[in-house]
Amino acid sequence: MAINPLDPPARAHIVGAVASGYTDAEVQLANRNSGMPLEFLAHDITPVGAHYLLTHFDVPYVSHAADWTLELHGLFQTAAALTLETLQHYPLHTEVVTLECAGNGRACITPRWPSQPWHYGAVGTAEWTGVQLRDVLQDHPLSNSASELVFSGSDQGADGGEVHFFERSLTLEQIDSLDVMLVWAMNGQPLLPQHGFPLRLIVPGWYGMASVKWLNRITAIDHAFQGYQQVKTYRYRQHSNDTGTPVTTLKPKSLLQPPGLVDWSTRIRLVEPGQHVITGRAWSGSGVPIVRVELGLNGQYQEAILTPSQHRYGWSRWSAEVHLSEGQHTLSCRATDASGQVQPEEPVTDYSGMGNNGVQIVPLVCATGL
Ligand SMILES: Nc1nc2c(c(=O)[nH]1)N[C@H]1C(S)=C(S)[C@@H](COP(=O)(O)O)O[C@H]1N2
Ligand SMILES: [Mo]
Repeated sequence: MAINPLDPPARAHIVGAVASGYTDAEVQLANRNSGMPLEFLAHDITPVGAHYLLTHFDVPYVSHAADWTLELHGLFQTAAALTLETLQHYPLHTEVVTLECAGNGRACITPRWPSQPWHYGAVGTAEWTGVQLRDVLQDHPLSNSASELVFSGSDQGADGGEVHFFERSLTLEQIDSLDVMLVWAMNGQPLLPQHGFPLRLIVPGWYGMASVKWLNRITAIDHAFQGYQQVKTYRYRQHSNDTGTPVTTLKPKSLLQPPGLVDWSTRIRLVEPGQHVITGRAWSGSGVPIVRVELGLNGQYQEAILTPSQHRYGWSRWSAEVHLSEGQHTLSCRATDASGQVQPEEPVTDYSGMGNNGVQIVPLVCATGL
């Protein structure tokens, strides 16, 4: 079929549904919370400026890291206020971690939940440096009755009619099985303001909401935390009255780097007919390794070559060679992790668009003489 990829009616056809009805608030959110452009899948470590970003409220202004304190509060045997300098006396720990927003893929679900409209880019892999929470807790023992730690950010805003600081909790059992870090550097540089300067939490293997930025307080409590960001959102829900289940670990996912050239205004990929090597990344939660990736061409899958990550919590690289003939095609990819979980073909429906690990679909036009 002869296709002129530069012909507007053909473009509209290829793009398919013209995504419409984005609210002004969604556009505002999309402008301040950037996704990683998919060509950055080429990088083992995402450059800081290309890492995705998700901030609910305003980015707090912090002028001096030296003035920052992390309060240990509540059911600790002794309360404390730790400066960054104090934290830096603990053994230094650097970990490569793939972070993904739980709402990644939300814009691929119909009906779309009016929030940050991510397609695929709410992911990135950085080298985080700081200390391990368990080392700090060893020096600052908890009271026997403590059962959870609440991590508070200094950023405040309103959601669902409730004014609150961004706060998330983890139970002590969860903390025992996780490699939680308190970090001040990303890819060897101090955190940028928007990534949590001067101190943030990193919870490897979990969706991003657990990794509280601008961390200034840890409160030990003896009950299940009821904060807004813990119980009113970040739940898998099917309808508005569903209390749902908490969003926790990353689901297996793979992404491919869209090949060829991009058409500026439609974002359609244009490729020459012939052999193409398609590359991408794949990851899963809790340090569970990816064991298989397949590349799909018009829904027919073939095995990709997987290069497992050297880093427990970092994404793996994969590649596959495919022959593309003239015409319109779709590429897709799907990952399987060591626990046997496979990415579903269809978007995962969820009331507020959480945890959609449905396969990525990349439409393209293959034509000679582009
Ligand atoms: N204090 C605070 N921490 C936060 C958030 C926030 O809005 N405030 N957003 C969370 C969410 S939903 C995600 S996905 C990650 C994003 O981290 P990044 O912006 O550094 O990529 O931060 C998490 N930590
Ligand atoms: Mo997120």
